[in-house]
Amino acid sequence: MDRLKEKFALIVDDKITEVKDFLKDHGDETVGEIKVNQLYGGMRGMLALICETSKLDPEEGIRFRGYSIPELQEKLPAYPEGKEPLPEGIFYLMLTGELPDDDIVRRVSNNWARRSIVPPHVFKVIDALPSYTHPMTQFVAGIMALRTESEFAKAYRKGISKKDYWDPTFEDAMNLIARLPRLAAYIYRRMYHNGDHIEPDPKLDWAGNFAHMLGYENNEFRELMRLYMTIHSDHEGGNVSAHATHLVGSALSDAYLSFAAGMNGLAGPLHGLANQEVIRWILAMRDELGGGLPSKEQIANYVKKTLNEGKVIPGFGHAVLRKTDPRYTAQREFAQNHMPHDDLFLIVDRIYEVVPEILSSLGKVKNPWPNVDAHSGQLLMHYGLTQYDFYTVLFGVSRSLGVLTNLIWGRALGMPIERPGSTTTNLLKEKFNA
Ligand code: NMX
Ligand code: MLT
Repeated sequence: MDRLKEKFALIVDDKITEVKDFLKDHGDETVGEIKVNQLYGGMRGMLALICETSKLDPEEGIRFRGYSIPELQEKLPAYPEGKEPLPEGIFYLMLTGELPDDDIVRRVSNNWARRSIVPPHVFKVIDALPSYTHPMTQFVAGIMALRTESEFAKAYRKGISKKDYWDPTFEDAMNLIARLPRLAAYIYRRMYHNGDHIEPDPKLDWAGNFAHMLGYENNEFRELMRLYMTIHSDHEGGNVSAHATHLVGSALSDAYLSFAAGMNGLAGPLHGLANQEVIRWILAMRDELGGGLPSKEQIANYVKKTLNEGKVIPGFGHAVLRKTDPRYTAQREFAQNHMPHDDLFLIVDRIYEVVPEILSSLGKVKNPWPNVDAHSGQLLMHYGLTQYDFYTVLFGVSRSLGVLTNLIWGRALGMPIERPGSTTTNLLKEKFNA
């Protein structure tokens, strides 16, 4: 058994006992009430899920196993001569609840490198799609094609005891995480570099190798990828990609089926696709205004025009957060450190000064502050990754770390099939004599 799986096996039994004891003592206690508004309002604020890997505080932002992003930037191992946290580290933290040292992170890296070979039929499936197919569609098709490799599906067919479900799920999750960068890079090079593919470099870390396969040898861009892959990895359990993965996984669908479901959710413009929409919106504004750095007044007019057309301002607002997203702040700091005079950074910064006040003035937007997607595209554009349709694939590769860790934990804890109840407006009206 590999050492990471051994480590997980040691933790699992204690956690199962902890949860069982807790449920025995407190299972019948109440954690909240449900308002009618919440049934019609996307279940906002309704506590309904368990997610051990991270927790989102509306005022403070995300904490991964209790650690904020600045704390992780300090505590997680970095690449030699690098500064940003390695995604291998946050994966280990989310999986085990413990901070890894350099040696552990190197072992996770090597483990993924060993598992990273993508079978040739997956590339054939991608190649069969028209090259103008949106990268997220190609990504999901590739994930589904990879499903031929599912250890869980094989084990289930042979017959496996419930208590062992987590083991082949662990294998599937690790294999999938290891292979996603190659799949994503293949789609990118196929679409934007005439199919001139770049072989992986097994000596590199997971994110550094991903940057290399995309075609970026620049160390600063590799550092950006390490930061990007770390901060996009998880956002507690209720966001669309995490919840969709969990929901589909609860039917004992394997990691490939479940993760593909999550990625279909991430591809929506109110969720992960917002990162491409942000850049599209900024470039359209710049074009319309004739280029250069727009004034605050020009930006305000453009924002109002967008709102008057009945559209949202991409990259702003959040279903849970009520402050500037710390993932936005981390990316802003990266820009300040590496590209303080970048044209697009100056525009993004100015948008930050203008948009919240206008959104607040509408009186209905609960969070006028920028979210993670308001900044990521600018950083990618700076290094020449200008093909913004591809941005959500990067988000998806990163999100695999959190949602697949949760799938492993869900199997280990024997989480049942998800099946909430529903009602009708008529029945509700009868209940309240309305
Ligand atoms: N621009 C314009 N209107 C907005 C915005 C925005 N950025 N954010 C919220 N609103 C509107 C929203 O459409 C709703 O209008 P109406 O009542 O007419 O339907 C009203 O304000 C109340 O919405 P909230 O309760 O504040 O937001 P909700 O929790 O429903 O939705 C988002 C959250 C993130 C979907 C929403 O803020 C949004 O559409 N933002 C822009 C898209 C975006 O950036 N998404 C990325 C989220 C992060 N991610 O990566 O997933
Ligand atoms: C996410 O990272 O999943 C987004 O911020 C959306 C969310 O948390 O609802």
